[in-house]
Amino acid sequence: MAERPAVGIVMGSKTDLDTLQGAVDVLVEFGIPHEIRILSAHRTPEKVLEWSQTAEQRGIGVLIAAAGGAAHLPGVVAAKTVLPVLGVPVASTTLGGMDALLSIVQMPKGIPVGTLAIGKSGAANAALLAIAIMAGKRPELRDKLRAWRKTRAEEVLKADKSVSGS
Ligand code: RP5
Repeated sequence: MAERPAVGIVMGSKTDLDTLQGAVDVLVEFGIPHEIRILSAHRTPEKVLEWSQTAEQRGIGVLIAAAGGAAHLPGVVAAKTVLPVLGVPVASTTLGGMDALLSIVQMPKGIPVGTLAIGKSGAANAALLAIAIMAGKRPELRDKLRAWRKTRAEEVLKADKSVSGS
């Protein structure tokens, strides 16, 4: 039987997929089972509501919701679940993602969406943050996060050595 997903990723359009690859790559690297859906808050709203309100009973621990433009998807998802929702603004309009960033980050008091940076970096950080949240109950994930950061530090030290020679 396939492992139950621990993280749910939702995006408003298939055009968001490339941005969300940043999150998927991290989850794969950490061996976190996840599900990926394309559901639109304005084009398939009933499906968004159903997916969001059933996420908890499906065993999911953290949700990552990404959208561009008016970017109401993360807020709508958060309205239907008490699971942590991490929002990723997608640069899909002429405003370059600033529209999505301001929309997602400005959730009114009471229904929070943890907002990450615009684009692929934000998506990768959403996955890392999701892992950090789940690590509260899974200490082995904390060890993996420490090892992951150590590798990033080693990469910088190596790059520094390659240019400085020291
Ligand atoms: C949002 O509108 C999506 O999240 C996407 O970023 C943006 C544009 O969607 P498409 O017109 O490319 O389907 O709903």
